[in-house]
Amino acid sequence: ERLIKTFELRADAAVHPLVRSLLGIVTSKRSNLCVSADVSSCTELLTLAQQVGPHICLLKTHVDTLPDFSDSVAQQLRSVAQQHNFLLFEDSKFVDIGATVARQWERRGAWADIVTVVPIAGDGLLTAIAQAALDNSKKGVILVAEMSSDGALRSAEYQEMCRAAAKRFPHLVMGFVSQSSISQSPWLLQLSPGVSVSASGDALGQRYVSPECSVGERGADVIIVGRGVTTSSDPAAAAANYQQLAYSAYLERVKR
Ligand code: 5IU
Repeated sequence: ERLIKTFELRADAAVHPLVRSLLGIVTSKRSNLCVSADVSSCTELLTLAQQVGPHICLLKTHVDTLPDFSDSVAQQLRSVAQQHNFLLFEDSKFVDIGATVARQWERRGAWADIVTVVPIAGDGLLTAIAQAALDNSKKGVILVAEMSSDGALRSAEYQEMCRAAAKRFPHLVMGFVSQSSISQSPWLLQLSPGVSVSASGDALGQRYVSPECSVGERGADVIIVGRGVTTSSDPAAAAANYQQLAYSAYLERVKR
């Protein structure tokens, strides 16, 4: 059901206001592309955000890899996001007891719109984020359900845990990072990394499929692309290309 519904219809069915906002951005910009800004400094991060801004619905970061990340950088990034109308997605992969995640969230989650969580620790960490976020309508969580890399855990029991957590926290959880369809619920999103138009993997176990395969066959709503864009000599053009391929694949998917 999720796969054949248009983003417009799914936005209407959305439980989380941020799913509605994100799908609004996706349809108005005709972009279901998330660029993963895996760069080495905040200057590079801000430059990349400006370059790819017009072509993305989400910018994904790992602020713990940026030695110079600060509140001021977060503020500048926020203004670029406002200017180009995209959301900020910190790939925090929180996994700990609630009390610890509450501290981690303050330090490297609170600045972003959306964070990732690995829900193997029970409900404590989701409760902690829901409490810390204060206004839950403005903060979202994406559950890491299935990874793109070689040898990643693919357990039915774990995927069921992810679905159940999404059900218990409908006002916090926006969807999943996965390589296949975890849920048929139209109000939950599937974000999929491991996408490249040219490479099939890297030397450290990453595995890639094409945008067409990710969206058309594996059920991604939003594709996440890192090096396919960041290592290009023209990141804006590379992002425009992924944007076009992923959005066409979505249009094809809802047509059939
Ligand atoms: N990422 C994955 N696979 C996953 C998850 C996250 O690649 O299953 I969860 C992250 C890692 C990196 C980005 O930040 O997505 C992909 O970058 P490349 O397109 O450069 O491989």
